[in-house]
Amino acid sequence: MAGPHSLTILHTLFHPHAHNKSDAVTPFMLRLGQWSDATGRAIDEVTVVYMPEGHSYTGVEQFELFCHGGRQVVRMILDTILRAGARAAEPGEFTRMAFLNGRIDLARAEAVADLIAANTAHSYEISRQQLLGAYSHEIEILRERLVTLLAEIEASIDFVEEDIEPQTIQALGKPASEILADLEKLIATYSGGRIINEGYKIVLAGRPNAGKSSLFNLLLRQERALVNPTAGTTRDYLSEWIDLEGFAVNLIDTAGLRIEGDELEKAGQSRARELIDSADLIIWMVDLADPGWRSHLDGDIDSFDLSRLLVTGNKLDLAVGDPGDSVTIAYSCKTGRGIDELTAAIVGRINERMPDLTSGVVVTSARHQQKLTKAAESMAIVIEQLRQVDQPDLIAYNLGQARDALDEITGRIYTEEVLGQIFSSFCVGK
Ligand SMILES: Nc1nc2c(ncn2[C@@H]2O[C@H](COP(=O)(O)OP(=O)(O)OP(=O)(O)O)[C@@H](O)[C@H]2O)c(=O)[nH]1
Ligand SMILES: [Mg+2]
Repeated sequence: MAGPHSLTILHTLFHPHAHNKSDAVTPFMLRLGQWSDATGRAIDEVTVVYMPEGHSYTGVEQFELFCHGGRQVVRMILDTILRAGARAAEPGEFTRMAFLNGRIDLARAEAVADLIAANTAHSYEISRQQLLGAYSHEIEILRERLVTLLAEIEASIDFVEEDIEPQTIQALGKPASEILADLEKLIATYSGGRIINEGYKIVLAGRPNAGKSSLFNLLLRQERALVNPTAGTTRDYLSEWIDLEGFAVNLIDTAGLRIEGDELEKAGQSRARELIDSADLIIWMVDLADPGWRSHLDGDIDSFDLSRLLVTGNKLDLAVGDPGDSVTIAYSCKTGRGIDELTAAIVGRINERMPDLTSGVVVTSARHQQKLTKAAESMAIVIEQLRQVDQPDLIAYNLGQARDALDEITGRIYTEEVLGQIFSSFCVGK
């Protein structure tokens, strides 16, 4: 519970098991006692801890209460608090208060949600660093450099009567370019940051019966998909998450792609095509037991984006001769041979997209990516205008735009709408 009447409510409903009631609410001291309703009837034995204004998560007066976990107990205790005049918190409202009271900036508030949602080693580590402030610090440093530049431009506007040398303005091109370069570096981290935050999507594709569902089950370590010698077993697609060396990977098993097939199979295939378009990596699977695989491989994969394609061969145990260079990795879902190499190749592909993860300065949010791009666009205009010298007031305007974009990341500038979007994704009680 947070807010100016927390202590009053605590005094009314909590009765510590101590002779000296005056220290019932010693800040940060966990106290055992009884929680009662307004008539004094005890509901549960609980512990509470009180945090005074200026020393709590939210920044305002706050207490936390730990009761027994049954639904009815919780409901009754909540009810006593609501009757005492409190109202239920909205999702993310505690963190929103922490932001509005200046305890944390907006980027760090967003990191709280990411930390809670993190379910792999990398997503945890990045959100941890963001929560500790490494990322916000980087944005603030960029902002300071922008503001310094802006001050120099504004000075040149003030003294324009006194004939400022064009060289003085042109000299500002260098720090401006450096800021743009650093913005672009940060923007580039999003290709990896998005994967860390949203996961890496792998679509298993290939002709019917190649063994896609077999590989799906193998990577999942679970018999999830039906596997059958009949071609056309998988109709709809199946989607599951796995943790691959700390990365969240969304693995999708699709219907085999071929020309023949009934209506239902065709519908599954058009879905598979859509999924392929949105994949980070397409694992094309060749059936090495099919004597004709070499002859149709080129035709099968010619519509795919090569940068997102990994051509692999399954059923190595049945392969006649060496598959050679046509497939990057050959393996057998039956014997397990080559599977480690396959996962290593996948992790290699993911790592290609990753920036340096140790610094914690990685853009993981689409919102931040948009703001940084906006800042970079303004800086590109600034650099062009610095070259032409003649309009210092326009240069100042665009520098201001770039600064404002950064301020929207840290929340120096915000709208109710943006806060609503950010905090509504939190759970209640955070
Ligand atoms: N010998 C051998 N058989 C395999 C291997 N991998 C899969 N199979 C068999 O190949 C058949 C087809 O496997 P599935 O995993 O259903 O193939 P699929 O690509 O999902 O097939 P569709 O869903 O019909 O497109 C099954 O009988 C599997 O047991 C392998 O590495 N070696
Ligand atoms: Mg299948």
